[in-house]
Amino acid sequence: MSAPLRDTPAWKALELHHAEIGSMHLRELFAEDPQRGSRMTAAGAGLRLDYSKHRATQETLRLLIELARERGLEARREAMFTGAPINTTESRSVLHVALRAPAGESIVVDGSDVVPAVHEVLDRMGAFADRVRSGDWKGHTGKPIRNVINVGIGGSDLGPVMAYEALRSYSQRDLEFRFVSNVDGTDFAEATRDLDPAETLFIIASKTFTTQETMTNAASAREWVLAAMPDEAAIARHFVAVSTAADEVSAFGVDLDNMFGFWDWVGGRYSMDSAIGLSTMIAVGPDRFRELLGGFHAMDVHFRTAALEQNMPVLMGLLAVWYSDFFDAQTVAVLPYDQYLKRFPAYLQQLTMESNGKHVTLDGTRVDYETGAVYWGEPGTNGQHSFYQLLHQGTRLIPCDFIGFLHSLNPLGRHHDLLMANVFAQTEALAFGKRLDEVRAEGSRAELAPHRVFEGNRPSSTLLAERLTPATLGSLVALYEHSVFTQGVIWDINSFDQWGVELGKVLAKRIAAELESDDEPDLKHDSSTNALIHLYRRGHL
Ligand code: G6Q
Repeated sequence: MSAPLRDTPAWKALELHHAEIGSMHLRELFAEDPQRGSRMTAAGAGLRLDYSKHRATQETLRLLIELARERGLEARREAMFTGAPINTTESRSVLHVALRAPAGESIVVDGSDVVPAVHEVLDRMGAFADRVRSGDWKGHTGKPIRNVINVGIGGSDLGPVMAYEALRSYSQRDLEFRFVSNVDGTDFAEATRDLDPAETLFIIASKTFTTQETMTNAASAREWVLAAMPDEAAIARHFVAVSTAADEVSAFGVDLDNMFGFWDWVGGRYSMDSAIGLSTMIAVGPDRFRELLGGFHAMDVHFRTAALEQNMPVLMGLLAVWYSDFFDAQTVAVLPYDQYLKRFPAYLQQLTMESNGKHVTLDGTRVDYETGAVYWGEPGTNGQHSFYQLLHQGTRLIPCDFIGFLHSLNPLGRHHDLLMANVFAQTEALAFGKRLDEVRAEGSRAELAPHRVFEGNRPSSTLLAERLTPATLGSLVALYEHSVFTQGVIWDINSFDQWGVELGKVLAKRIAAELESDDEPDLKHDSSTNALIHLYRRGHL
């Protein structure tokens, strides 16, 4: 990277530009340019982005795109797509795009084409998923599988659970799907309490197969199965594994024929379309899963080939930088108006915050600008009756992503019209608000009038698709993946490592031994941590 970010000509130009237009109101921007609502849109891969309700002009976009060019976005994008080891702190390629590359494409890493191996695993997953779905795969006592439990955490949980919920309408309804992630025994206990082990299949999903939470839950699952069917042979019928670590999988007792692999160039939070998606595939079937991959791929192609000016992930990523660094916005609200997407904000939290929550540049220098924002959200319309108050009248600037569909998967009376009316109403209210004179003209009591003012000028994107399908879900996830990538390139950070989760893991290991030791441990923590550990060992307050 040539110059530090804040020294680049484009950054300096953006600072000047922000001083000029930063306080302009969306009312003015729309008044000046009546075509804005149709012009500031982009489309591709089954999605349409309206970014006209952002505090940006054509000039803002020109400068942001100039910044992207100065930061080498196009070359970095190509480096990712062609398998260069852009995850420099772990010396790895970053090739989730290979997971959805069509058969016949070629992506070469360390001298070998990875695409055939991707399709080989997909085919094996497909054959297995079909056997479970048809009842051909039998448990140890000969009963067909009725329950599938994915055991995994972080990237090995959030994608599968989000995708299952999102695509529930396409799922085989006589199969029950559950997800156990937390090391809190309650998660396992509640997920299994009403199930028959003889009809239950566990998918142990762990890239490393050493993650404490997952291995603890997997061991409990093993005990639960063996308690009901005390025969080691039952393990092979009730457990399959998704991992990159064959040795560890074997040591656990899973037959390697029932292991589905992936590769170190797939990051955990970028893995829902790898074998980590096995639960999704069992739920919706191999054909639908391939449609999901098709949607991801369509967005990959859009990101790789569309002009930056029309490129949805680039535009969303650049606008995220614009708000983080020029408006000091701290958070982004993600507001899907679709109940099936209820876990989408949680999924995005990991994708965005684990990727771009970084404080040093690629060469280890402390950044002197803000990096990744806090992402959060809830499905609409529910959020409107809780936290939207702060979005509308609070003192913080919170850019919002509204996500909606033209058609419902469950058409029911007026429901969908009302749902979508709320999407459009919210973006309009946030952008344009209601002035004091308008409040007064409505005859509001004088002392109430200030309380009824909406300042407006609160930015939002509106993302629309025709309907929630496996393909549109894939496009939507890939859109955010590449938006995250775009932001990371601008900030010159590594969006693909996660060293920040290490310290807590190491400390927890030490403290677990201290909690469990028979002798009074000689604690060497700070006085607060020491006291908390003593208290826990004592067992009462
Ligand atoms: C994701 C992270 C992290 C990871 C989990 C589970 O990018 O690396 O969330 O997915 O820690 O790891 P395993 O799959 O190895 O169990």
